[in-house]
Amino acid sequence: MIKRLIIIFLLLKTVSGFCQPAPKPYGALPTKAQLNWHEMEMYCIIHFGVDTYTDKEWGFGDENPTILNPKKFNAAQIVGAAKAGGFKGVVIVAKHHDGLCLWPTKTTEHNISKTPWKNGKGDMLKEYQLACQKLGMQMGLYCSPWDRNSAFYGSKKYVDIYRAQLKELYSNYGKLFISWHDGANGGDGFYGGAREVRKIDRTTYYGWPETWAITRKMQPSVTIFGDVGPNVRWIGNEEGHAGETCWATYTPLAPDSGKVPANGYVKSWLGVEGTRNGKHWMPAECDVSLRPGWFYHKSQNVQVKTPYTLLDLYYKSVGRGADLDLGLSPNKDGLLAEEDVASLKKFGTILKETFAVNLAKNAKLTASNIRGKNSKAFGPQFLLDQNRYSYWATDDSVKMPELTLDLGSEKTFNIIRLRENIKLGQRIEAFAVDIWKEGNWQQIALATSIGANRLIRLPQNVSAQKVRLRITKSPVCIALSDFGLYKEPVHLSASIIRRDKNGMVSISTSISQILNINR
Ligand code: FUL
Repeated sequence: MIKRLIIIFLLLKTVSGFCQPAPKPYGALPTKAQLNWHEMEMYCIIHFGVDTYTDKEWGFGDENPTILNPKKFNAAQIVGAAKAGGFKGVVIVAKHHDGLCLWPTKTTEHNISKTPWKNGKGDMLKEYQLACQKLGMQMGLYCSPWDRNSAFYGSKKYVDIYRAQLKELYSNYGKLFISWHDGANGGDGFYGGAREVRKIDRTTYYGWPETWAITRKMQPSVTIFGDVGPNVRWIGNEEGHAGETCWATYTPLAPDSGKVPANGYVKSWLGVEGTRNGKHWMPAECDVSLRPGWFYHKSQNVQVKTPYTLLDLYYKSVGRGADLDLGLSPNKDGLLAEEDVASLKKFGTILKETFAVNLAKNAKLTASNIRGKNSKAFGPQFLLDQNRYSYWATDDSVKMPELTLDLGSEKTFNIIRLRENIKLGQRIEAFAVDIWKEGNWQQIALATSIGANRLIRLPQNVSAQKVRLRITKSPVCIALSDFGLYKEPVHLSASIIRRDKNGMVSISTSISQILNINR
């Protein structure tokens, strides 16, 4: 009898553990398309067009399309270089402010069919689409709303043309992960020969809500990027970094109170941190170019960002819950220059090596609280699996739990990674990490927002057997999905691209390697 009662009791305990409801979601939540975007973490934006040939950044709109002839254009070379860098997709600039469409559009004569490339029979976007398919990369498109070529810019007719262009883009190039729109709106331009300044009302002219409705209808799994999202926001700078605190939630505000914010008409400096408890789930994209300009300029061949700089930007963007959007600039031949390819490759290798082994993988975990009286369904073991959405949760009343990790032996690391299960919102507001050293806990890190991803790059290597995580501020119980400790393969002190006398490019990752010093 007693035996039976014990069995029933144990059964009930297990069942009640598993039946413990999950924590209630907190605040604004991501959509499926946004989850995909978060998981990508990094993609590239590719600028190529008449500016590549005129050495400009913003074409006036009067360029003769015959200047564009990328004889060796190879989409797979460009997309492949991005892939080697660890990027998961590419956004192709289908039309920049100069108005030349890189696909054979029916909406304007000013398009790729008027160039000598492939005798006017080519479609660059199609080639990118095929390269992406072949290489398992996602594709997005940017069609500049500002068009300095169109005679109709500023009138209702242009908005119809712009929407027709988007419809072509949404119909002919497969499933897109992002539809990218910027806030450069009006100014001087060719405008079909008028050569004048045209101003538009940024809030009303484009009718963004109606345009987004087209996007959603034709590309249901896309995210829409802009200063005001609505799915992904601009970080507010083109330097590639998010704020030290960066919330995935955001309430865009117009510069003048009482007005409606729009792309190009927003307090963009608020994007860097976002809004704690903001109205929308609208995480940040950090855009920055691999070279100083977005387009290729030969004079900038020596200014390609080094793998070390890219790594720094990675920690300041992806490491703060944002995505990194790196600008790539194919040259006049239609290829990425060797310098760019080499830097991307090295960057990708360093990332792969850094995150290959989680040094906390076999740790013994002791949590101060586990939801539902130590329910297996919410245990800290989920922190160490590969699933971004399995998680350690605490009881509703426990908002400041602690977790101790015994690594089994002393391990050396310099990167700490945390992730929340963002399907339940962004919950945690602050945390600290300690190591056990000489009989005491010593704090080694202190940070705020986590969200989809938080990386802490310690100023130096740290060695310890016992590590402790303390959640120090959260309005609700936690739902943490990941805790990792990593070590960068080489402590990079510099990274230099060199060219030998035969013109071969090589990259040295540290001064000691350049000097051939054994470490
Ligand atoms: C901006 C544009 O004005 C730049 O030329 C570039 O395309 C950048 C990515 O977006 O809004």
